[in-house]
Amino acid sequence: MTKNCIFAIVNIYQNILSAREQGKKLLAVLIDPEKMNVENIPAFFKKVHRSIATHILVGGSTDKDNQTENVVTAIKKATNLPVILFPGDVSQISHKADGILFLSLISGRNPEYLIEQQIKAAPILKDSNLEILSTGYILIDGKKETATQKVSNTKPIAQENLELILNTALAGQFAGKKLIYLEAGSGARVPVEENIISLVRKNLAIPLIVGGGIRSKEQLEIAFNAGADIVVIGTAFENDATFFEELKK
Ligand code: 1GP
Repeated sequence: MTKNCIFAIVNIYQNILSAREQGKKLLAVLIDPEKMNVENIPAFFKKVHRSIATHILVGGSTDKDNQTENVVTAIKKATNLPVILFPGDVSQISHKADGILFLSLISGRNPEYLIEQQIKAAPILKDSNLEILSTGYILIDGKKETATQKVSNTKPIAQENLELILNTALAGQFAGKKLIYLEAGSGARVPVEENIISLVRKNLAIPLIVGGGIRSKEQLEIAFNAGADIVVIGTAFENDATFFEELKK
């Protein structure tokens, strides 16, 4: 019997929807298995737990040493926060996580990341208990060539091209995505602009994730106030874990 057809427990998405209804903003900490040493995870999570972080994302454009499984296992031991895979490809699926952003790179025109990787993932997900969160992933120019751009061999949309960004997000919603992710790319020099976030938020019925290049409390608040339901931060925590202190509960 296939687990995900019958027994999928819907709760990560329901919690995101409830938070949105209550005006509660969510912060996801992104952990890249290529950059996180498993031994450092318990100490890292002591800091995470003192902060306003609500979700953990695990993934990267690549995972050359196949560390995803080990990293997810260690994270699950260290926290009760929901752990969601944010995979660069089908090799980065761990059954030990709670959910998965089932991404389709809808800003790009590379069939490999629009549907091919998803077809490869389907038989693995069919037999898992992972909550599948269908996500329209939109790469926006963060003024730096990012790993996502290189690996996916797609071009980001210029920040000035508001119409294309909005129409891409709407197309994702109409195609049945549960979430839209506006991504400036890990380590972006410029995060997704406030006016883009507010335009997309105003026109979209589904929750909005924003990430890439957010390095300060001020930038986080700008993204939240503009309408991001979930903000994802990775690099800033990797570079300086004292940033968690600035984001105390
Ligand atoms: C990248 O949106 C995430 O996929 C987070 O980006 O690493 O720049 O915080 P940063």
